[in-house]
Amino acid sequence: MKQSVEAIPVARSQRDGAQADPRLAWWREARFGMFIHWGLYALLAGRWKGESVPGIGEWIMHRARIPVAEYELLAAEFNPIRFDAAEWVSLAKRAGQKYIVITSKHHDGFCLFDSAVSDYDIIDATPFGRDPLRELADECARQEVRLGFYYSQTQDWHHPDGNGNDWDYDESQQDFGRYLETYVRPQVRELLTNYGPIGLIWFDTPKIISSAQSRELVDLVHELQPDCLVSGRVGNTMGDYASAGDNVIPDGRVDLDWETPATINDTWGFKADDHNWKPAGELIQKLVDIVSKGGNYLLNVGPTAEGVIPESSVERLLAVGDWMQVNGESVYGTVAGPLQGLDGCRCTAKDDLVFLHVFDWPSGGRLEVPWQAAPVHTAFLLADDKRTPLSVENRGVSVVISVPQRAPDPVDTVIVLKQ
Ligand code: H79
Repeated sequence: MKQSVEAIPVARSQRDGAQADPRLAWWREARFGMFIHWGLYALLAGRWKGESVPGIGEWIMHRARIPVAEYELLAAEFNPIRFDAAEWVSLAKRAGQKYIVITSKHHDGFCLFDSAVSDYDIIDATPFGRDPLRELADECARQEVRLGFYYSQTQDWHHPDGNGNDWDYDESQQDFGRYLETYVRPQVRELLTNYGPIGLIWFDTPKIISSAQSRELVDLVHELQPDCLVSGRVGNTMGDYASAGDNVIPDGRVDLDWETPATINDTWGFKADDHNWKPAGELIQKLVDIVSKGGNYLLNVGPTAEGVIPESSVERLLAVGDWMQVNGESVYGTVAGPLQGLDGCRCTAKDDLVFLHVFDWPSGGRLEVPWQAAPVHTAFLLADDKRTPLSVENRGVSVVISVPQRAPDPVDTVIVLKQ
């Protein structure tokens, strides 16, 4: 039976038939990706005219109602000379992230790629003179990481016909269909023509887009690159996979292909004064929680205007990577495990293996979990290269495993069960 939850509204859900689609195989195997929010908002870093602006950093233009004519001037200042695609891609790899999704155009309308239908892009409007998406595409190909592009298809606060800017434009005079036809479609075409094979297009905030318009975008993507996936946020239940809300983790298992996009602190785009970094242990447990419910974790970094990923993000990603180095087998290519809804414990599965992720280590050297399936034959710690068997007692309704007195890994110790 298909299970879904409120956390995944229909507009962000998965089209019928996609769950049987082998085009998603790499994405299901990956389970963990890096989101990158990078644009002109990084220059403001959460401040406008000397005041700190509340809310998420990439929304500053909207929140402070910055006129297009003023916001545009930022482009002349955007010169991220410390940007190094090789470093970003290698960070993702070291973190254990198998795909990268970067903002090609966020709601502010600025294009981080060279576009023939706009002058408001990194090549035409900034002194930088390099195309970061080109460099990332080359580097991802070299380091074997899949690359996807975030593209804001509905909101565009810069374009006169884009959605969402009511401080510069009279929305009753806007022609959204014309914007899609003359701007969005040509840009999607550029993104899927000029950068080699692209893993996915991450559309966002469908808002006013109609079913026919969502359908036409999906068809365009698949016409240009048949294997390119489309996020559920293209709208109208037409995506290849579903999207939970931003930073939302469903309460239980969801039997769809789905993903949670999430922040390490409280913003996507860089904010100088957001220091509310989640500890690495929390990120690891969130990753496992999501994977145990059948989802992917797309974890964000917000580089500075110089092109540097904040050190607080780097440290945490490397710590997650250290854990993945030891325990990746219990994450990559796994599905939601048979044990659901336990406190302090999560469960993933692959082939004939069940992985118990123990967050709260039991006292007394004895771990008991409900178990009514075929008896557990073998148990061992995934971190133990020697696979020393742990003694197991099958009790019919539960299984009791003899474990070390102290948690081998205080964040998540993985126990492998074989039936
Ligand atoms: O790209 C990131 C966000 O910018 C984008 N999705 C993620 C991946 C996003 N777009 N819209 N939203 C998230 C939800 C918008 C929430 C809002 Fe607000 C509440 C808009 C206005 C009120 C938060 C608070 C943003 C500005 C003020």
